Amino acid sequence: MNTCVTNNKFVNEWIAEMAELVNPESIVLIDGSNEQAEALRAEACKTGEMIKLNQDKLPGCYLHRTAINDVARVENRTFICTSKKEDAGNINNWMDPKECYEKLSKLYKGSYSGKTMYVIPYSMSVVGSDFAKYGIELTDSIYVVLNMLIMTRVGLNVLDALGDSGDFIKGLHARAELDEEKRYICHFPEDNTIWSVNSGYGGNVLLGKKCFALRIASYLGRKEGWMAEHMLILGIETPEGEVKYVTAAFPSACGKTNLAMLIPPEAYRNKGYKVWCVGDDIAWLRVGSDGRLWAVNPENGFFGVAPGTNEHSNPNALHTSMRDCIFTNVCHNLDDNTVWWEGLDENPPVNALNWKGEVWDYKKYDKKDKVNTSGAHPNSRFTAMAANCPCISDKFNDPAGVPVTAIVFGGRRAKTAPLVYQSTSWQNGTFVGSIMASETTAAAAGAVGVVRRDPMAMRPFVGYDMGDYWAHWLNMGKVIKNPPKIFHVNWFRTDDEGHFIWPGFGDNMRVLMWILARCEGKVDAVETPIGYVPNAEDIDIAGLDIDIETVRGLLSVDKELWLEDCKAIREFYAQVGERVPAELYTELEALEARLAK
Ligand code: GTP
Ligand code: SPV
Ligand code: MN
Repeated sequence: MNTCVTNNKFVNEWIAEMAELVNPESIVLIDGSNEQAEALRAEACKTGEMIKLNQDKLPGCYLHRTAINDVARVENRTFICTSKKEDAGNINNWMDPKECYEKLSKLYKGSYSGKTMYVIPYSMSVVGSDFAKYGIELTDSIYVVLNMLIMTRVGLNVLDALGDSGDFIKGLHARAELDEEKRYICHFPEDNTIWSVNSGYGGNVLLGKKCFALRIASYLGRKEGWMAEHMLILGIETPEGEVKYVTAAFPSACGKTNLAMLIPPEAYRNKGYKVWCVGDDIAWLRVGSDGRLWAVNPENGFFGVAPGTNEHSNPNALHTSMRDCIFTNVCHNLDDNTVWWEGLDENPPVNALNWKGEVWDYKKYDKKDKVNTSGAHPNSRFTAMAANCPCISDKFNDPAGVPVTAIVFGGRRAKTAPLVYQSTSWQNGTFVGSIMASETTAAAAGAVGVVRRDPMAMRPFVGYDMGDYWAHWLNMGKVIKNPPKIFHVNWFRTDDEGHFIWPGFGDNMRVLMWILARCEGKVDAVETPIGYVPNAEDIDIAGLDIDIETVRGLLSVDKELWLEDCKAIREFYAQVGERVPAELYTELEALEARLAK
């Protein structure tokens, strides 16, 4: 078999080695052309891997179902394989690289027999830009190829930009038997290598995304002096036409896509405010020559949560997903060959298949057992092109990225965290990020709704020791002359019946307005033990169904709850271990002292 599919010796040698291992019947280079993609779509429809949807209603759209045991990221089977265990840290799973290569080689062996090996050359960020990093993913899945074509910049120009260099991330993916007991998502940061086996699901197999653009990139960022973060990037345009950029880190399925594409409340629209989306999941951040922090979105599309997306919550995401889109694990409406998910509208299809492909009876839906009774899986997703997003920023393809005014952290907390507060410095802001906690969601396998610490929304994605990662944050603060201000938000406080108190979605703009006003020094705040909290009057609730007392409640800081939280933070810091920077312990002690006063 001809394994010389490129002009690059390093690429060809690696492909030959991998082909020897997995034993494909043929090798196909993905060139980024529409003709090739169209042929692959046709083939996937023929084998049942994808279903072509109603092309009048959903032009260019397809449906895919993953295996029933393969519907989310698998954190307990995700490994960082550094030669020294301590470099992966206590929060990551670690395996010795040699042992891991050997173990996985057995699983890969002959796994492509009778199949095609697709070679996907892709770029994270604009090809040829200063931020760009290149990768090649080998896969046996057309679904992966078609997703990567949307999510990254794929094509022969990537190979041209790579030239004869060996500096690319080597990704090997095989579905193998889709056996969850043999599923491994392994990262070898010292070798620029990612190995993923026995999965066909999103974050486990689209190797440019979490594996490369977060785990490997965070490792590279520390070495090279930049940051890779689980952050959306949005621009807020004022009536004067000035655009301010904000990044925000929320854990998986906690509202990044929604905030990134928000439509401002009517009163703001009438005044001339607009919101532009630069990215919804990942930000690469660097210090610019002007001393500010600059952000790019290394991705080219959105792999967004479907459930809850509708005409009111996120019309921009809905419209983005209405063409050239791959739906994964949603409900299939057989009457008109379209798709549906919980929270799309109040009319579940009567003649439909659920995410498993079984005949589905919407009347049997039980909120307590969503996975088995819903039409769409709670972690069902749409893969859609950024270029199709009505509010995509004109800076989306700008190689320089955008300057960041504010960084926002946030999580799902029923109590404790107020609607919004501001940290008092970069160091204190790093502390605020490090103590983030959130209820777990369906985005990862395991229990849902359990509060766990998720620092900077990066717990599953830091490619090295968490303590070193925090030290890197502190160090970055020292080299950014004009650093963004750091905030924390919580859209998810609930009342005694468990209902969300804050309306959320587009109305989150009201909180962003306070954040920008703080950055410009235009509004006062109340100093509390945890940081600066708004005066309730300064959160604009005109036109909302809530009163100022409710806002006061949302902004309240319960010292007892926070002291409880401090205990959990101490435990977590102890678990992270020796490399927790002393500055963060200083911050924690100061917080405890202020709370105890
Ligand atoms: P990943 O792609 O997993 O990283 O997630 P994400 O952070 O982009 O989450 P996304 O915006 O897709 O939101 C996940 C879920 O949270 C969806 O079901 C949303 O409807 C819901 N959600 C988002 N924003 C809000 C909000 O402001 N309030 C409430 N109550 N729910 C929200
Ligand atoms: C997340 O889980 O944070 C996602 C989806 O964005 S996945 O690509 O599956 O990781
Ligand atoms: Mn994510």
